[in-house]
Amino acid sequence: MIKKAFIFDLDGVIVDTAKFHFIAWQRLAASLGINFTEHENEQLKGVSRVNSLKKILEWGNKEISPELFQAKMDQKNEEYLELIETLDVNDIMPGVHDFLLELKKQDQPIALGSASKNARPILEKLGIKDLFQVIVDGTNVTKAKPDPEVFLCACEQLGYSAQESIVFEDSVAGVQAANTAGMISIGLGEQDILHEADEVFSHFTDMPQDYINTLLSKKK
Ligand code: B16
Ligand code: MG
Repeated sequence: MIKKAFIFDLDGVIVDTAKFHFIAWQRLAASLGINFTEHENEQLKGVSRVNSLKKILEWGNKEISPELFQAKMDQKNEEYLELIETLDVNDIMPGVHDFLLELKKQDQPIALGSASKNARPILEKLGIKDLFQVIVDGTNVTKAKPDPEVFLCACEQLGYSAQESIVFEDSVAGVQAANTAGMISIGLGEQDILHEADEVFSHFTDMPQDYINTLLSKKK
């Protein structure tokens, strides 16, 4: 039986935490007098916490001390953690749970490749942490997406090559990271935004019947 490494991004793919990151960044930007809309937020998807704050400051043409920078990052994370406090199994994106269970049934290797430092507690809240053989997140990697480090680390830990790996991503930076690694990239979101992906779906529920089989024989 053919096997491939199935690597999932977390925020925006498995769970809709992207909207909570947006609220928390927007509040933070407002506290610094910086305008922050959905347009800017799109560019922060998949981007690490520290790089996100750097970008916001750049957009607002603001410089702050290293102490305030750290305080603002902590403040953003505290607000974000409050917003996701009540996450549970019902917050898993449509079709994702069934897709993961089908992969498990077919004994396909599954990994998480996320920029988030909150990935493990979030998977626990959702009750799906045990479905992942490997978890690579913001606590394990030094180079942020679009660098492919997070996905290369994940496939290596699963014991597969990049060419045998498939990445599911909602962010432009993440799709670029998968493509740079030579992995098949499946975008979850809007075609216009994720046009660099090998294929794009709005949701997992829009994938054709038996799509896992299609993926198993798909070549980059
Ligand atoms: P945290 P992903 C990314 O997760 C988010 O898309 C991005 O918006 C966030 O800033 C980043 O994680 C860091 O998250 O502040 O929780 O460490 O999409 O790569 O799963
Ligand atoms: Mg994401």
